[in-house]
Amino acid sequence: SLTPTPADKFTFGLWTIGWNAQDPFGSATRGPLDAVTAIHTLSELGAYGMTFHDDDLFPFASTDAERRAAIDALKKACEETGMTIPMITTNTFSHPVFKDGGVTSNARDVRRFTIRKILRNIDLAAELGAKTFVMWGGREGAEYDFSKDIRVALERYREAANIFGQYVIDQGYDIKFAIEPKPNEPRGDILLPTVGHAMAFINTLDHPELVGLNPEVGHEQMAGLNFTAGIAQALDHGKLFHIDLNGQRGIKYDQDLVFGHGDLFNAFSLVDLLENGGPNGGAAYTGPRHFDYKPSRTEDIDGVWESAKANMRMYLLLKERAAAFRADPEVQEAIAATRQLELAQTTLNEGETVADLLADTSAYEQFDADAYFDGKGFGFVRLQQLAAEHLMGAR
Ligand code: GLT
Ligand code: MN
Ligand code: MN
Ligand code: MN
Repeated sequence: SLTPTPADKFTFGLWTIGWNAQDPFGSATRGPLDAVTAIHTLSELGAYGMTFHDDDLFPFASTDAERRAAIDALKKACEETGMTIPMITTNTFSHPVFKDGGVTSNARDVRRFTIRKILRNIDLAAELGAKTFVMWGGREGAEYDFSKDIRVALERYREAANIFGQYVIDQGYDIKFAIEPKPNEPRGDILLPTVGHAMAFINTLDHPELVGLNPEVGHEQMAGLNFTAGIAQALDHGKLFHIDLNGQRGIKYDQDLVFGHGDLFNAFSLVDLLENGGPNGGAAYTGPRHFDYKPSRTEDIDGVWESAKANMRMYLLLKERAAAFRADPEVQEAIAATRQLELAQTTLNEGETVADLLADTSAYEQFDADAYFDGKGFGFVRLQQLAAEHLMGAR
């Protein structure tokens, strides 16, 4: 069905639908949206949950009483609607104190303050039952190569991540961390710029099992990378803890378009992977389908909700198209023709040794490599055209 329901697990950041649309060249074009209204409207649209930064819910310098009132109002709205808060995250980028980063700022007092702000927000995650805690280090980086030794900055990043991991262990919290890579913006260069960099970093932590990824479509595409391929590698490593869905058109500023309004082909293969790429053709990822987009500055509040609906509808349309693609006998035949089922066979036989391979003259001495010149191709273009036709509703 193309009607979203909570079973689809669609979630939205409060900072997405709540964005006032200020950008570096112009002021806000829309007024504020409070969290309680957001919860109720998202629930009416069929969403499963909402996520937020601490500062989205209660402004940076809120008193304890103001903070508590905002949290309690949110909890009440969730109880009334059945909406969930499966993930929260910390704003360590907006306030001027974070101008050289939070956990990797050259200023030690800023790092200590940042760790305290994050620890306080981890307690809030536990209170709200959020099982995923996203860490987007948007300000962790530099504009200039001589600003800091990146190796030392990474040591401080690791120190902070280890503190947070030990904290959830000591508190007995059922929370995992998801690092969100981004190559640049707002810093000239950001630490842990891609999925691959972040996965290598996670393996250096004291408790790598507690830390995975929250990859964002547009962030990998800003680096010219193939998002679906990056997600496949994250799945291969067991590190797809959360996902930020949106749209991006090429290597430029972070556009945060509606999901599918950027590289539609890659969105199609992504949904196919998430929905059909698991064992026996089931889902490869079962967590929230989280939209992290920005309703364009040209839109009024109706346009905000139209764009929220568009994200969910695009996902469901792509899911429907992917199912039809998989069910088409001609597609199955075309897939077989590409020999990709052969890719699932190990390259050596079971029990075969390297010595056996060296002794196998059919593998080398008698192998006819030249048969691949002007010989049989792999038929990938035919399969891609079938995918295009399903995507376009032409089949
Ligand atoms: C910020 C950023 C996003 C991150 C959010 C989490 S905040 O809007 O652009 O990509 O996911 O901190
Ligand atoms: Mn983005
Ligand atoms: Mn994001
Ligand atoms: Mn964003």
